[in-house]
Amino acid sequence: MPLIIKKTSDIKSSEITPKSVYLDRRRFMKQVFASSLLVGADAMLPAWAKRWPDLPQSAFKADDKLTSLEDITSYNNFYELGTSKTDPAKNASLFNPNPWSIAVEGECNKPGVFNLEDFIKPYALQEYIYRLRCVEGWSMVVPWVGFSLADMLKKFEPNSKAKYVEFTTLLDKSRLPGQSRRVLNWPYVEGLRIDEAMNPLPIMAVGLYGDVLPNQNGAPIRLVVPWKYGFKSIKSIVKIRFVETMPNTTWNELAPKEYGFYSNVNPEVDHPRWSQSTERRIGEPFWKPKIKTEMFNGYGEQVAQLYTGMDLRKYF
Ligand SMILES: Nc1nc2c(c(=O)[nH]1)N[C@H]1C(S)=C(S)[C@@H](COP(=O)(O)O)O[C@H]1N2
Ligand SMILES: [Mo]
Repeated sequence: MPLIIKKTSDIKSSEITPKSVYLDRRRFMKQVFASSLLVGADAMLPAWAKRWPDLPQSAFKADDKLTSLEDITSYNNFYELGTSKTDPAKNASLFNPNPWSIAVEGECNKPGVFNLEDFIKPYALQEYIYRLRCVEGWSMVVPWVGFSLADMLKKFEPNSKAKYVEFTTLLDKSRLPGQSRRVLNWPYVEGLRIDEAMNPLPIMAVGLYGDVLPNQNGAPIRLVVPWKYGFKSIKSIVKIRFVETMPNTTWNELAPKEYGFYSNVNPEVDHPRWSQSTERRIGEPFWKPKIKTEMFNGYGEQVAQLYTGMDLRKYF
């Protein structure tokens, strides 16, 4: 398996995005916000928002070419803002991610309800360049801003009954108007086994390209699990619950033969209706050959041991 992950120390300085490129992106980001708003760009930024131009890089990064900010923010899957790939960007202004609070519940010693600012305050933000592979066969490379999910979960002191973690998206059709159509069983719910959640790779993302998360990408806070199909990376989270039994998750409940609980990226296990062996990188010209999809999306070195002895055809 080709190694796509590098330690920070191996990154050549030529690979680090020059500041001028960042500034251009920041200008574009302003447009993303401005165009998605009736009010001025800065007025819509949440009070806690900081711009993060010079974040440290996480220990692991995909060294693929980054997908452009334009593509990352205009080709989305977020059914709460519409079911076509262009709907979430079009409808982004309908979703106001302010104010925001997060409840942490279930099998832990320190549950609580927090406003977003207090919730993220304890963690040092880093940039995490991860590949995102959608179950539909497209992929992107995103420079997320976020912090380790494991570090966050440990703060709440999960007890010995906490075998899984369940995440829930905001349920409010006045803010997420796609929820007025019953295309999914709202609210969107996802889950991880506790040892998957405690692996160093998953993050809680609060931004991308050095700026706050655009609404269409799951503002103001989402999960990113880079070795699993994109639908595990649940957006706009309001509840995190430690549970003893495997949670019922939205796509698994809707079509259990098509979307398993694990949903690890696996080119050898096809979706019942299509192959998973290749992927189309968003933003690449249509005539370029498709990319070969890698086992665990290329993160096997970090996560394969989580599944030792498991039949990944059965636990897909
Ligand atoms: N709440 C919620 N989270 C979600 C989705 C969704 O429809 N609702 N779509 C998922 C899917 S299928 C993918 S591929 C990714 C897409 O993330 P992106 O739009 O930031 O690329 O978000 C995931 N998280
Ligand atoms: Mo997806």
